[in-house]
Order: sequence, then structure tokens, then C-alpha cells
Amino acid sequence: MEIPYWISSLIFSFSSSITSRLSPDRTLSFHFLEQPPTNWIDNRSGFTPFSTAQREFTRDVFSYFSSIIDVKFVETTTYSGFNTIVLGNNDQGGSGSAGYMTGAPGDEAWGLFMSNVHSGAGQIADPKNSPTFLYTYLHELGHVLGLKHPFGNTLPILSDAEDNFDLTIMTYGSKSPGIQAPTSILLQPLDIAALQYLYGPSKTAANASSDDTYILDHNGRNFIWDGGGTDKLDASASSKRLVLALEPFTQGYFGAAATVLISANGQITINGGTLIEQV
Ligand SMILES: [Ca+2]
Ligand SMILES: [Ca+2]
Ligand SMILES: [Zn+2]
Repeated sequence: MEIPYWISSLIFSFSSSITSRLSPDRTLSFHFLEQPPTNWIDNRSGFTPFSTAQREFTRDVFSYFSSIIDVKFVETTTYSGFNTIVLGNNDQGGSGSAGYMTGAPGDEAWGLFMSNVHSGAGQIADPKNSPTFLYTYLHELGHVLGLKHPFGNTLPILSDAEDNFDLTIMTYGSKSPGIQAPTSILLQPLDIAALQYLYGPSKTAANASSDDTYILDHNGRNFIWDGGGTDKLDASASSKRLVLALEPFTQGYFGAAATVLISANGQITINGGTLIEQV
């Protein structure tokens, strides 16, 4: 199956090496480092453990991710190499870096490190209410789970029209200065589509245990996902021509023809792993 641009623009070439870390029962471990392992070189500069508030925030974030993708995140008190997402703060120098992901092939760890100097220093006590921390943390965790930037030199990328915070937290937002990053724990439609391509939809989300009807909107975006049950798409509110495929990764549309952008009004797509039974 050809993967559409709105997913391939957000997936690392090595994302399968990340998803292969998932255990057979669909668990990923995460671990708050108290100190970096002695054999580490790259990530130990100025290391400090996560604060209590950062740990509470982290548990909330993983709980939210579990409501989107079919992964259980389990906190562990032991560090066991590449099966465990590690979390800590360190000194990322004077560049103003707020955080970074590690976990590409060849890296010494899999996880994320938040800055504890300069602008990063202030967020440690109250991460929930630091917009910069909140956005950076979700963005880096997106990287940790296999998402890349939708811009830059690693093709494919999104067009400027879709490279914005309304569609993905993996953007830097520079193409659309008027659109701000989320200020609460939130993934956007293209993040969800890409993560569900990698992991499938959550089996613990509310929609996984209910029979749901999704109203298709010819005046809005239609990114459809559902974790289980007997589910229906309803287009009865529109009298426009409708072309619709129930296979994931396709583009349906209201009107005469599909538009170039999946985020345009009246376009429809069903995410990977979602089964819609009725129209
Ligand atoms: Ca359902
Ligand atoms: Ca279903
Ligand atoms: Zn990034």
C-alpha cells in the first residue's frame, strides 16, 4: 500500500526500528533517570533528574498518548537499554535548545532530554503551565515514537500550507506565524494519522468500546479514526457529490474532485487500523 504524503512527511526512515521495540503485549517502558549510565558520553552534560512536577506531567502525557495509539506505557524503575524510553534534564549549551530526542540508530539511548539551563530552567518546577515546555515535550516525544519534522531536508515534507500547529506539533510553526502551538496536552490530526500508521488506534479510547457515528462535514476537515465497535459514516447532512473509500490511507472528497491538500474542507481520510463498517 502506498503511504499518502500526509503520513510519509511525518515518518522517520528508521521508524520501524523504533516500533520494533514494542513488546508483544504492546507495551513500551519509560524510566525517569536518577543519573545517566556510566558508559554514556553524549547526554550526561549537566544532568539532573526530572522534578516531581515533570514526572506527574509525563504520566499525564503518556496516559493521553495511550488514548490515541495502541500502546501501553509502563513506568519502570530499571533502565534496560533500547526497550526503555529514558527521561531527564541536561545542559544543552547556550544555543537555546529546549529539548531533544535521542533514539536514532547508533544513539546511546532512546528517550528525550529537556534543557535545564537558560530558558529551560524555569519550566522544571511547573511544566504544565510552561507553554514552551509543553510544546517541546510533546514534539520531542513525537520524535521518540518515530515522527520527523514535516519540513527541512528529509523528504518528503509538507507544503507550507499544511506545515502548521493546527495540523501537527512536529512543525516549528515558522510558515504560519499566526497559528500557535497547543497549550494543553494535544496531538493534531496529522500527528494522530502518522502515529496510528505506526501503532494503530487505541483500544482503550472511549470510541473503541462503542458503536459510533461520524458525521462527514463538507465544510471542514474529516480525519476519521476509531478503535473498535460497529461504526458508521454519515453524510446525510450534505447534498454534495461524495466520493468515499473506506480503506485507510485514501482520500475521499465532497464535490467534483479531490483537492491537493488532505486538510482542505470536505476532504476525508480514515486512519490506519480503523475499521468503519457502515455508511
Ligand atoms: Ca467505535
Ligand atoms: Ca469499527
Ligand atoms: Zn524536532
